[in-house]
Amino acid sequence: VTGELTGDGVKVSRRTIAGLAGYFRDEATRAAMDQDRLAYRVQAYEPKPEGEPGAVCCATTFLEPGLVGDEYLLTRGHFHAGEDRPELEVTISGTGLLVLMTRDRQTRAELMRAGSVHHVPPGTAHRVANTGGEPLVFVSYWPSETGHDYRTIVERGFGARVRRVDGVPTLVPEPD
Ligand code: PAN
Ligand code: ZN
Repeated sequence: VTGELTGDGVKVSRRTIAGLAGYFRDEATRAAMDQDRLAYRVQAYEPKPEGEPGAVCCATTFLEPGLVGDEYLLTRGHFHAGEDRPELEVTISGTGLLVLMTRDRQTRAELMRAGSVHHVPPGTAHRVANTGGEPLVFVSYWPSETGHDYRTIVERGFGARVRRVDGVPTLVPEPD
């Protein structure tokens, strides 16, 4: 009901504003913020080590609300290293946008709200932005043989960013 995962094998990680260096359009504003401020935490249950087949992994992400300049707080985002590995996102609470980008940088977004279920097709980078005023909580499911490719996003980013334009969350195209 809350998304909280507990029990043996659940691993918790935290990502602060410091850990999002380079991810926002306005890096100077990010660098001037409290570096210890929590951006999101993840509770993950991975029955098999990453890259090994034979299980479905799941993780709950608790993404805080807030802005960095005009850009909503976000997860780093990644491609799956295995090009044929999909993912499911199930929203527990809060509101946001799931940003999806194909390898040829076509970028679109789906509205996340309590109960919404989203299929991330194979070969699609995915990132979440919290556009609401409360934590955005969602559960992700992916096959254990999936590896994670963060580097492509670090180097080239997404084809669009979720920004506040005239008070409204808007997917704004971003030059490569
Ligand atoms: C999710 C993400 C989680 C955090 O469990 O890993 O939301 O986002 P980043 O890993 O991009 O920082 C998932 O997509 N797993 O595959
Ligand atoms: Zn993923």
